[in-house]
This record gives sequence, C-alpha cells and structure tokens, in this order.
Amino acid sequence: MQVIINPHRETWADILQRPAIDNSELMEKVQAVLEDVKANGNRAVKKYTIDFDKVMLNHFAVTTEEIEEAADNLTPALKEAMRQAAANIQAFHSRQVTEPEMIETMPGIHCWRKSTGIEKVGLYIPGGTAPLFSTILMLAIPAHIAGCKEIVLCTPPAKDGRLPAAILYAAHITGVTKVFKIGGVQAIAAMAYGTETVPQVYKIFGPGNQYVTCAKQLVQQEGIAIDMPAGPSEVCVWADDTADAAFVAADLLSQAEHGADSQVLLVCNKAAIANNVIAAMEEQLKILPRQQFAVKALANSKIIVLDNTGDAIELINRYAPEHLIISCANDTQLAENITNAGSVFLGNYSPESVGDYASGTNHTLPTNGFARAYSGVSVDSFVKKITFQKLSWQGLQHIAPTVIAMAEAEGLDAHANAVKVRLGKGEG
Ligand code: HSO
Ligand code: ZN
Repeated sequence: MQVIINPHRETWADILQRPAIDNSELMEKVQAVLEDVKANGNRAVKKYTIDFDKVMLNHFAVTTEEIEEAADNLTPALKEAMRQAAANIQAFHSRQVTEPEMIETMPGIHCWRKSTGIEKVGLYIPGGTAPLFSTILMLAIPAHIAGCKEIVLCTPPAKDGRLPAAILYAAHITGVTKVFKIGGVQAIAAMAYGTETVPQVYKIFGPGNQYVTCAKQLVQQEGIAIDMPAGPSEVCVWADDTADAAFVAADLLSQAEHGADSQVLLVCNKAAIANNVIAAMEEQLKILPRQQFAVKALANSKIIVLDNTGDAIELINRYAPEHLIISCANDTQLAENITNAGSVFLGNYSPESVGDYASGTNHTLPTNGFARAYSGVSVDSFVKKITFQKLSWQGLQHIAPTVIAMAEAEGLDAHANAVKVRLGKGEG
C-alpha cells in the first residue's frame, strides 16, 4: 500500500480517484442479449445459460423440494446464524415504516401521503468466487416489510444445475416468492421484460459484474427502476493512536478480500500508525485463503497520513466512502462531522463485517462516491409514496383565488376554469 504523508490539497483529487469503469465496449454485447431475451423469452435464456454458465436447464424455477433439501444440507449453526441476522435486520428495518400523516393546509383542504410497496421487485445475486447469500437478507427483508407482493430472485446455477443451499435457505426465510436459476445479463433481461415463467418486475436490485451493471443501466432507460449503479466495494478506516493496528489491518483486509478491484483507504494522523498497520496486514495476509484478491486490491489502495483533524474530515467527506470505520478516541464527536458516507462504524469494536452480516443495518450501500447524494438500500427503496388530497366545498372556496390567479398568469385558462366551474354551481 502506498503511504502518502500530508499531501497538498491540489493532489487530493488524484489520490482519491477511483478506477474508471468504462461500460461503452460492453454495451453492444449486453444490448444484444437484452433484445434476444425480450423477443424470445425462455428460449434465449436457455441458450445464454448454456453459453455462459455451461449448463443446460429445461426449467429455471426452483422447486419447493429443492428448497426443503437445502435446509437439510446446512448445519444447524449456520441456519441459526442466518435466523439471528435476519431477526436483527428485520428489527432495524421495520422501524423505517412510516404511517401516513394527514395535514390540513387550509380549512377544508386535507393532504396526506402514503407509502405503497412496489408490487413486483427483482433481486439479483451474482455467482462468482463466493456467492453472497447475506445480500438476500439485505434485500428481501426490506422488500417484505415494504409490502412488495412479488419478490423474484435470480442467481446463476452451478455447472451441475444447482444453487448453493445457503442461497435457497436465505430466500426461504425471507419470503422471496420465486427463485430462478438464471444469471448475468439474461437474468436482468428476464426480470425486466418477463418471460413465459419469469414475472416482469418494476424495480431490480442487487450487485453484479460489469455486464450486469451495464444491463441494469440499459433497462433503466426503458423505465425499469434500479437500486443504484454498483461499483467495487470500498472501506475507509480513520485511525488514531487509540486504534489497534491488528483490528485496522483486519478491517482493511476484510474489504480487500472481496475482489481484486476492491478499494481500501486508511486515513491516520501519524506515520507510525501506518507502519504498524502494514506490518499487521502482512502477518494476517499469510493465512488468508483469498489472499490473491486481497493482494491485488491492496496494490491500488492507499494510506494517507494527515496530522490535522479538520483536513482528515474534509478528505473523507470528499472521498465519500461506502463504509467508514472511525477508530479514534472521540469517535462519536468526529462522526458528527461526516456528511458523505454510506455507513459509519464507530470505535474499536465495530468492524464492518458486523454490518455486512448481522447487526441490522443494510450492506447494500452507495459506492464510487455516490454516497455524496445517495443512501443505502432501506425500506424506502421498495416503496413509492403516493400523495392524496380531499377538499370540501369550503376548502375549494378558500383556495380558489390563489389557483385562479396563478393559472391565469400562466395563460392556462382551462386550469382556472376547473375551479370556476365548481364555484359557479355552488355547494351541491
Ligand atoms: N461488504 C460487502 C457486503 C458483504 N460482505 C456481503 C460480506 N458479504 C459490500 O458492502
Ligand atoms: Zn464485505
């Protein structure tokens, strides 16, 4: 990891730059698959599953027997862990539900807003080097709380045509309504357009590789909502003397092991902290099974030493990390100054992995600087808010002069007339 000491402000932009992701080359290929699935449904899905996943499936839908079998194939300890995590996520997210509140803006004018679950949502879980079943909990639980009626899950099959038991069990305990063994762009297409067996959904969630991300962006142009453009996962650890170098090293490595493109950043106030963390990382890396990914991720990660706290705050807010761990003496006070981050972990005993799995907060968070303007996934992501109003005769009379004056000033006489015609009739 490169160590940069008290860099000049003019160099910050360069230091904090994420690797650029250029989708333009994939676009044509992805578009072709989308169009094929749109036109040919399951037949096209079958073809791409043979091409990309190397397995021939006649049926993509997971059966009840497969789900029951999955539960039998997991250890009681893992099932218990998943249930505990699910309970915490359920507890945290159910507090996000808002009740409609009616207000009377003028006498006789009642307005209110109600959250309504998006009827049909699609969740995508990638396969790859480690299928992350925890993401199912993070997406399906808020979807269920929001009241989504159809929760469809697509994930790629292994070469034997099966899905990992933990994926099936997670889907089962979180109320996913249909699971399909479909991966990649063909999965996004199937959910965006619907096929003979896959229901069409209105919003698609979940991480994926560049092809999947590109497919989500393309279907978004056709009116299918998506959660947010996902980039490689990232963590920033902010440490002072009170941080334990071994803890910091473990946190940085836990993010780095996600993939070669993961981003980790350490901000600290002394060069000695940087050296201790590097030494601890070298030690821990030796026994990490996913060492190869972590080493690559660390090669393009940085340690920035800033002896001024104000500068550190400014730099972190500029970077807008997906995860921020504050391992500093006055963590709570420092956290008050954080304006841009997806999720913040305070103190020495709050590793990111706790939030990744089980504390209750969501792990689907804005990457790539999107934390400047986006929030992570929550119940809000699965609802839309409809406004309502009802005016009494008295209410209409109160607001009539305002509406008529504005409508006439905009030259929209029919608008003014919609009020006048009612007033002219009197109270009926
Ligand atoms: N750190 C990942 C989430 C995750 N970690 C899933 C383990 N499993 C992105 O926030
Ligand atoms: Zn993680």
